[in-house]
Amino acid sequence: MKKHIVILSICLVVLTLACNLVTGESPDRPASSVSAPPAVEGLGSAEGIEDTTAPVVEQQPPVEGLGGPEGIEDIIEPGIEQQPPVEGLGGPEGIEDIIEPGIEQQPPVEGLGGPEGIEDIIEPGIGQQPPVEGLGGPEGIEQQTAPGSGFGAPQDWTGGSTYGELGMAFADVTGDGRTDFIAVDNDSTYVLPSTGSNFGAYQDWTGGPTYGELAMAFADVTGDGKADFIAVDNASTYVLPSTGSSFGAPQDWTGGPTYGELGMAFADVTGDGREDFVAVDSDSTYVLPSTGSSFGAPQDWTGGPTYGELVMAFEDVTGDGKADFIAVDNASTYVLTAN
Ligand SMILES: [Ca+2]
Ligand SMILES: [Ca+2]
Ligand SMILES: [Ca+2]
Ligand SMILES: [Ca+2]
Repeated sequence: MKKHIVILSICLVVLTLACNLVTGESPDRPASSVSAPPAVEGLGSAEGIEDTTAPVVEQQPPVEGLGGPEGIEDIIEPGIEQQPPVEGLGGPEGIEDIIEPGIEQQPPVEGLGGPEGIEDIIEPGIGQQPPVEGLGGPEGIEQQTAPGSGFGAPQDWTGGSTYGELGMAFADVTGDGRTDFIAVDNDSTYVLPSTGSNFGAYQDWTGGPTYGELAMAFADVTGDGKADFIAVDNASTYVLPSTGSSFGAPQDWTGGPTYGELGMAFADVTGDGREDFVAVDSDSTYVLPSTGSSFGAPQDWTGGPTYGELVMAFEDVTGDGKADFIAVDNASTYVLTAN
């Protein structure tokens, strides 16, 4: 009985992925122009995901070893009960988790998110979260005493409860080589610059609420050594370049809605010192190379569906200055080196 349910889920996944293939020709793609790069064939947009109707399975050849419509079936069947899907990544449930919030819970909003769009999130949580005392349990802290060959005792770097209600990240936005603490809050985005021995007093870097409805990232897309604020919205992808002491005004870098249905990352896959936009979609993986002031036209870098069911990452594991595609699957871990 359980096997039937599993097979049914797999069929649904195959159907869903096939549908995504078909809806690759979404009518929502923005018009091409010099300043606005053409929409990605097959890249997700809100409408593109919803219009999943006509199933066509045969057009999508399976990728050896990696998750694709056929690949998933092969890998999942034996072990699905022992390995529950990882939130947000591959697998039947994982895919749904990504798609649903983007569509049903996040209606399209012009420009960047403002207070209206986020009211639901704001009300329950503000100021009600009690301060966190230290880290972990008392025993765990006392036992961390191996100097020189492990992590030292926990140090309080903020002197009290500090977090972003909408998101937190760590990146060197000041450009001094030390990774800073970034807290995205409902009212603004704050940076707590690392001094090397603690996080300094928080600084308001956006002067008002700023966030991406679909994703937020901090990566140096301009190539000046200072990580910039990237906000992926339903309408477009915006970059707020770091000046070293604040984030500048939002710049539209894609000229229309652009995101990956299965995952997004910002990493320098081209090796020119500017981090690029990588969008993992159900039909292929696309790279939008940074020009320093915008993301260029999407390029198909895998020629077919390729993703990791458990985790995906873009890091330079070969050491040649170009970030490689790392896909962690149930069967193994694969590296697709950037050429
Ligand atoms: Ca820094
Ligand atoms: Ca930068
Ligand atoms: Ca690059
Ligand atoms: Ca590499």
